[in-house]
Amino acid sequence: MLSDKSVSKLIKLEAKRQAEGLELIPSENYVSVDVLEALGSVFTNKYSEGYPGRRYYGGQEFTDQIETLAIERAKKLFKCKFANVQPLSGAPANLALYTALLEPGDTVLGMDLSHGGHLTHGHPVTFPAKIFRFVRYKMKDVETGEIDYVELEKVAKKEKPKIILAGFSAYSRNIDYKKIVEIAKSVKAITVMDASHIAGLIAGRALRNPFDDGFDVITTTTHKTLRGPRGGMILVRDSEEIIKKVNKAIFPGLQGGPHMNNIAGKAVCFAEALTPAFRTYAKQVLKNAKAMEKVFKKHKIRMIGGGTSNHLILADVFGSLGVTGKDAQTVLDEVGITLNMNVIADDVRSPMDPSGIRFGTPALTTRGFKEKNCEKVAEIMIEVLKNKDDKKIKSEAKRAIQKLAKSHPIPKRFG
Ligand code: DSN
Repeated sequence: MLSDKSVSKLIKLEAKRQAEGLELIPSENYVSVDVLEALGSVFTNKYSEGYPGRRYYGGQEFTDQIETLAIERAKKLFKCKFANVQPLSGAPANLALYTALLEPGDTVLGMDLSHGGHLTHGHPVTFPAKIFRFVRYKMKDVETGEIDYVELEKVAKKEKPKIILAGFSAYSRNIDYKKIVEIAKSVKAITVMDASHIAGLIAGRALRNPFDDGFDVITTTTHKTLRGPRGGMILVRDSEEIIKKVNKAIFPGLQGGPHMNNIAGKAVCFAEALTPAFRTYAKQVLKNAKAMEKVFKKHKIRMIGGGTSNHLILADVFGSLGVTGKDAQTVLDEVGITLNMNVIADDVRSPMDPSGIRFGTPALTTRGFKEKNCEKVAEIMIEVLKNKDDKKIKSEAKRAIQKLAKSHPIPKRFG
């Protein structure tokens, strides 16, 4: 119990909100009490600039061991030669990667934001876009979600990028890693997958590992499908040259002392992700997303990419139901379903009130939801969206959501 009553009260309220509502933001999840304990441990007191065995301050016997443990587990999980577990989160990991591999003015070829890419993949409002050149590829067909590999190759041949970047925050289909590697080889580019969204699904062997198809680097957060503490990580398949550059770029290039309590939390999360129970969870995330897709299809609600092959769905609620993304987010929040409004491919509406909503199944799956429960949630969502001003329907929906939440408490440990 915290002695700071104001903070304690807010923590309790947030815990209640999380317990009583359903979390469908595809990038959110719940950590185990073991991860929480590591995060709240005395490792938070320690400065440890440098890397295991090469630090600038004394007293590093246990920080060295905890960081080494996290690194070894990460390497085993993702089947690669190298892991840097110090990035504070996904954006710093991507920035570090750019500074490691590029000179100012160099070109990166990445996925367009409105076609599912991410802000940190060089959107003009970000800092990396002031330093490096970002060029784009898109989906060929928004209705199937297939990436336009012909165009990707054409742009790669014309622009000669140093990095070809795969990965996304709002894309629901699989990527042809082999094809991208083939194109990258023809223009001597380095292949990087920002796997932040699907790292847990790769670790859980539910989706392909880009390293198996020849990708050079993976950047990722550790708190989404991977179900660990908030943080980032850079993994390198085997290139010694890239490994050296990445280490230098993180420290001393961009960051100071790593957050050792966070690294302890990552070590715990990686051990959890190495268990058979985690593989079962990863596969169930996909089955649950498919179950929700089925309901959205039945109600003829347009999904970008035509559905999902991973953990998330991007639905065009404005086009299908005449409800804006912002209104959909608000009304679903009222009944206890948390998700986020999202632009859809080439959206004509603004990001602050776009056409779409983005939702996914990782957090529900952690709570033990199976296909039937997810179908029910999808039915409730659609009923509410179709009747967003009907108080009776909304209060019935709220009761049903609370019941589902109560019968699926957030687990303290998994497996
Ligand atoms: N905020 C994360 C997401 O929701 O996808 C990415 O930065």
